[in-house]
Amino acid sequence: MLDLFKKFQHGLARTKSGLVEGVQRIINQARGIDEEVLEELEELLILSDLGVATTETVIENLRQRSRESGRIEPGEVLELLKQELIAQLGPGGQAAAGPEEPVHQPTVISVVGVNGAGKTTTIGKLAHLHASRGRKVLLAAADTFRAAAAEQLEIWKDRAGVEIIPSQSGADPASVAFDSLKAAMARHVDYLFIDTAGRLHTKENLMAELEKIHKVLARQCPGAPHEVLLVIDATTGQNGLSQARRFAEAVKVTGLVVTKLDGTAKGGIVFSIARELGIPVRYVGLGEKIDDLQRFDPQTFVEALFA
Ligand SMILES: Nc1nc2c(ncn2[C@@H]2O[C@H](COP(=O)(O)OP(=O)(O)OP(=O)(O)O)[C@@H](O)[C@H]2O)c(=O)[nH]1
Ligand SMILES: [Mg+2]
Repeated sequence: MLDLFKKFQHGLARTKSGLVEGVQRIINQARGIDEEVLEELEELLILSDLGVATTETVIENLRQRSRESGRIEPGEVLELLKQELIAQLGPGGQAAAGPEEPVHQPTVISVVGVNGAGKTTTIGKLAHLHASRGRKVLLAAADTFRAAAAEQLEIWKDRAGVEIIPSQSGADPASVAFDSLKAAMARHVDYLFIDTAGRLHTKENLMAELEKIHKVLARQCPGAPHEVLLVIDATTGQNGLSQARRFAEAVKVTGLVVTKLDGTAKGGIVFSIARELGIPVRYVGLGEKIDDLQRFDPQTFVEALFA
């Protein structure tokens, strides 16, 4: 837990400075919560990329609390703000029963998202996470759109010490998924990760292909894919969020992975994502290395943000 906290803290270093210093400055000047303080906080939260909707809810709840209790001391503001922020991360941020233990054999996890979001890297990290806990992991190279994609997954397979069902560039991704699931069942694999393409000629093609992959999986093994992880690059901000929304509309996403939180000064985007998609954030990516992936926990995240 301490380790997780430190990792968050480190990964969030860029986000933290603006938000924490801003809140401190506002609190230090304040004599309690009044309209002026609320307005300053509102501006700060929006600048930190929390999104208008999340910010408005947080501010309105603080206003409500201040009305109810008559007076809120400056020293209490930070604690109340943290509580409100944690609340904004649930249910979207709840660490729900993720595939921490294989619920089915195999537990099939399809990983989707726009190109460059960090799908393949996240699969490598997750494969490592599960393999190091003694689970049997198989990777499916179902991104056959880009010639280098399968090679990239091969590299992660070696790093994580797991197995792969390779593919030829240009092959039908759904048939790669089919073959992989067949192999996973025969080999009694715990986790099968399906790496998918992030780019096709059109968005419609991409969504149709994902649907086809998922249909083929479900036909072969009822309930599969058991988890569809949507990977979102935190550095793409509100734009990345609207792209993510299109995915969530087209395929049944069950969990989110927010990557590159180490590379943005606006970690507040996690609040926008969790709230607007209403899907649990399962993991966050805090770097390019194999263990730079953390299971997401709203409380730890918010505490680290203000620590
Ligand atoms: N700093 C940082 N970089 C990351 C993180 N996750 C992924 N990356 C980098 O982002 C780039 C793209 O990652 P990929 O895993 O190839 O992304 P992808 O979604 O599979 O991309 P396509 O297959 O092209 O759709 C790589 O350079 C990764 O090293 C992260 O959490 N932090
Ligand atoms: Mg990839």
